[in-house]
Amino acid sequence: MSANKTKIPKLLATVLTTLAANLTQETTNGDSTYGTLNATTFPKFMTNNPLPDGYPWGPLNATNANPYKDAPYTGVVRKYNWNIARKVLAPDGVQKEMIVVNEQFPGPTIEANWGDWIEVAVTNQLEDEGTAIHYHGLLQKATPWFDGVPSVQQCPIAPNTTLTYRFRADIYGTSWWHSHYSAQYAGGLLGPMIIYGPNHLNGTHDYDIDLGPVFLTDWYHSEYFDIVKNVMSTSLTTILAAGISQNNLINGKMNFDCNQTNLTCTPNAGISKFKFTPGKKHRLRIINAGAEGQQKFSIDEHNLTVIAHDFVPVQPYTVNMVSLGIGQRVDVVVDAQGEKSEYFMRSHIETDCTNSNQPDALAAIYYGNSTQTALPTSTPQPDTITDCHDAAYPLQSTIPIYQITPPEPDKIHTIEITISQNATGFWLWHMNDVSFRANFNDPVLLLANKGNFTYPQNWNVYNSGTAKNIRVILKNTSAARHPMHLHGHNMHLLAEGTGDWDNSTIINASNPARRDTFMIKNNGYYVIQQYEADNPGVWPFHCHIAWHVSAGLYVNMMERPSDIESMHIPQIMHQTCRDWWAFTNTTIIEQIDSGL
Ligand SMILES: *[C@@H]1O[C@H](CO)[C@@H](O)[C@H](O)[C@H]1NC(C)=O
Ligand SMILES: *[C@@H]1O[C@H](CO)[C@@H](O)[C@H](O)[C@H]1NC(C)=O
Ligand SMILES: *[C@@H]1O[C@H](CO)[C@@H](O)[C@H](O)[C@H]1NC(C)=O
Ligand SMILES: *[C@@H]1O[C@H](CO)[C@@H](O)[C@H](O)[C@H]1NC(C)=O
Ligand SMILES: *[C@@H]1O[C@H](CO)[C@@H](O)[C@H](O)[C@H]1NC(C)=O
Ligand SMILES: *[C@@H]1O[C@H](CO)[C@@H](O)[C@H](O)[C@H]1NC(C)=O
Ligand SMILES: *[C@@H]1O[C@H](CO)[C@@H](O)[C@H](O)[C@H]1NC(C)=O
Ligand SMILES: *[C@@H]1O[C@H](CO)[C@@H](O)[C@H](O)[C@H]1NC(C)=O
Ligand SMILES: *[C@@H]1O[C@H](CO)[C@@H](O)[C@H](O)[C@H]1NC(C)=O
Ligand SMILES: *[C@@H]1O[C@H](CO)[C@@H](O)[C@H](O)[C@H]1NC(C)=O
Ligand SMILES: *[C@@H]1O[C@H](CO)[C@@H](O)[C@H](O)[C@H]1NC(C)=O
Ligand SMILES: *[C@@H]1O[C@H](CO)[C@@H](O)[C@H](O)[C@H]1NC(C)=O
Ligand SMILES: [Cu+2]
Repeated sequence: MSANKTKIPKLLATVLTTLAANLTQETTNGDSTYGTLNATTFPKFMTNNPLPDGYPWGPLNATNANPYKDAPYTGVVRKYNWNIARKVLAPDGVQKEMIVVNEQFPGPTIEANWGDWIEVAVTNQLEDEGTAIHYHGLLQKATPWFDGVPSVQQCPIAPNTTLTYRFRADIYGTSWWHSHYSAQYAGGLLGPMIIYGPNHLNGTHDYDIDLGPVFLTDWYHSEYFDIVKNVMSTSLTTILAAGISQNNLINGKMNFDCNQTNLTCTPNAGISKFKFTPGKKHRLRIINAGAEGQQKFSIDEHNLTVIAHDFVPVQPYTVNMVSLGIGQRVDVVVDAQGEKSEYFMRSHIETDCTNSNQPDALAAIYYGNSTQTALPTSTPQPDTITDCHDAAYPLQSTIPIYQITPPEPDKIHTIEITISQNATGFWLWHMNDVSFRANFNDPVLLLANKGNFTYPQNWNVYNSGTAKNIRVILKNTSAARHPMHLHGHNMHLLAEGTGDWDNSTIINASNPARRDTFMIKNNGYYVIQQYEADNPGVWPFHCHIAWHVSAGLYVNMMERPSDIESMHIPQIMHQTCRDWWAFTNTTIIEQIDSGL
């Protein structure tokens, strides 16, 4: 519930008086180096594999290769070993019991070249809950069981067991991975993912230095489980209060005004620091990995040249600020032509459509000669984004580098988003009047593989049968905006606007904008998209606001069911279910939300 709300008063003013960190990196972020000047920069591609024609992808480039179909076979496997466990950290100075991978927040970065295989061995060391990891935006073509959504493609990974995900880096650019089990990722279970691929930039816009991920996360001091408990409520006041973040972090760091909490808190914990090399062009990979907040990102006295939306390279355009809904990414190139030694990087949670008591995240950028302790005196960018739209706005001005003209659809789903109370008074989100609820024990993909296509209504399965091109007409009659994310595909964004779609207008019909997450407007706005059914599987389509998907704003899009029946699903997926069933036979899982 966020738009049309009573405006939340801004309660906290974090006064930045020093850049000297009062806590060690170990205390705030565990074993992560993100946010420190020790953080590495990133290459244009990983060089430790054969390099035909000088590139891991040979002669393929951004205009002669279809990014969805032409991933090369590099023969390289990138292996990761992850342990998921609780750990007390204080990212903003306030101590919190978090759930993290390998004692790091943000979690480890997945890096691969386009076409490599990625293997992530995930061991669940939580005592009393399952987990599952989703790799946001990857297509998972021919590996739909490794998309990481419990109840849909897998059973949750039971405590003390390991699941090794094995999938291809089948598309390239910037993204992130996160837990898809309840709202676990809001507790810290997330991290960046970079897939190196062909570069579409020519001399004018090309970059010299890749500074890598800039992770934006709204921040809550309560544990995710307690927030979700309050978000699932009969009282709108309780729901609204629970969904308000306490802070906003850049690469997992920010300060907090300790006068505003009774929790264990240290002032001036330390903000993130970045280094610019004067005269060089820097690529930043901005990721909104939050639970609820719309982010408006800018750098004082510097413009941002946008080069990609999500996994989609676009014709470069220059702005002073970019806006990202949850799940969205924007890659930018920043020319370091500043004359000062220190600047602020800022991200602001847009409180017109989302909630925060302390919406302003700060990080410091040092130029070559900075003393690295002086406070920046730079001037903030004027706020040019008056509305909660995202970077692909207006759709007219977004031009994907690789051109695709979507054909006429042979299947149309019309889906309406609403909110209402169920029979016992709980406020739930509905899609076509059904609020989603997961059954962790019986994943849809495994049932479909056995020929069972009959499911309870609240699993919200939309079966597109043999259709080749699927269009979804999405209507949002609720008062909130929603960042809608489709798994397994990039969508063509065909049209959006107020009121009813005229059933004919398609924006940039010969090459419409594409991405994997888009913002649908509140109150009667529309978004229409369409994708090619080239990826048999069961693909989640949902709001990426953690509290909304918890309250049921979720459907499953089943694609090419007869091909699912003939898939050979690896035994490990069945073993994962057997381990989960054994665990839940002896431990009662309190499923307080939709499950996702
Ligand atoms: C950077 O790494 C060095 C060596 O590990 C360490 O001594 C130093 O404290 C680190 N600096 C920061 C800012 O984390
Ligand atoms: C997991 O393993 C640890 C150590 O062997 C044990 O103490 C714990 O009871 C196990 N937990 C579960 C849920 O099996
Ligand atoms: C991609 O390669 C083709 C030749 O196959 C060339 O004509 C084109 O200019 C290249 N595009 C880019 C963006 O490098
Ligand atoms: C460089 O790219 C820009 C934006 O795509 C384009 O307008 C310009 O013509 C290109 N220049 C060259 C030399 O290719
Ligand atoms: C916090 O409270 C202390 C003691 O009342 C006061 O000195 C300090 O200025 C306050 N800090 C902020 C940021 O308001
Ligand atoms: C801290 O606790 C006191 C006493 O319970 C309470 O009055 C106060 O409102 C609390 N402050 C905050 C910021 O929660
Ligand atoms: C560091 O934290 C302590 C409390 O843990 C506080 O008393 C002190 O003022 C802080 N120092 C700075 C420079 O903020
Ligand atoms: C940013 O772009 C605007 C509009 O093109 C331009 O007027 C301004 O000078 C640019 N600022 C910087 C620091 O490059
Ligand atoms: C750094 O300092 C040197 C020597 O004082 C000066 O020549 C140079 O312009 C400075 N560079 C920047 C980016 O301030
Ligand atoms: C209403 O939703 C709540 C929260 O999911 C659930 O606990 C309750 O059982 C639901 N009531 C009915 C009648 O389905
Ligand atoms: C298909 O699976 C659902 C969910 O487990 C179950 O209710 C239904 O009975 C199954 N149908 C058949 C024909 O096995
Ligand atoms: C669009 O088509 C639908 C289904 O045929 C129809 O109900 C609706 O009225 C049409 N909308 C407009 C604006 O023409
Ligand atoms: Cu939503």
